[in-house]
Amino acid sequence: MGGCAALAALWLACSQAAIAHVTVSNPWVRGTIEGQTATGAYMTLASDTAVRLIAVSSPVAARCSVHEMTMSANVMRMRSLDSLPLAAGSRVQMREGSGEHVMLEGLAHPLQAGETVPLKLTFIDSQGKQQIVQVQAPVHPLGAP
Ligand SMILES: [Cu+2]
Repeated sequence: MGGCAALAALWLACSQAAIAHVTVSNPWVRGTIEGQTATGAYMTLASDTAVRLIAVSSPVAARCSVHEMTMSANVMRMRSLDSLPLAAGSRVQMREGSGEHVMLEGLAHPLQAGETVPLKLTFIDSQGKQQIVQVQAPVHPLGAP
């Protein structure tokens, strides 16, 4: 209860001060099959001031983190980032198969096409002010682009 009130107050403070304008567009999540416990979420992030994405959460996953894909010796690897920086006026496109994505781990149930996954993203600016952006990400079926 206390946590929710604190978050609501924080959101209010942020929206009134309008410090940073961060937008999250075209979010989507890759669908999963029975027994699969992790998947990726993809979206476009843009900000008019320098911010960092420091946390992601979702009710469908025990843990969400920002991952970066890198190729080393022809092997695709993923590593988790402590935060994802967005320069002022920049745009970061999270795409399947390269760059960054949000990893959803410890899925409560298989994600099926037609479902919508709520994602909560927390950004912090250079003054330490936080901004929370909530989006509804549709689930795209496995195998579809
Ligand atoms: Cu990953």
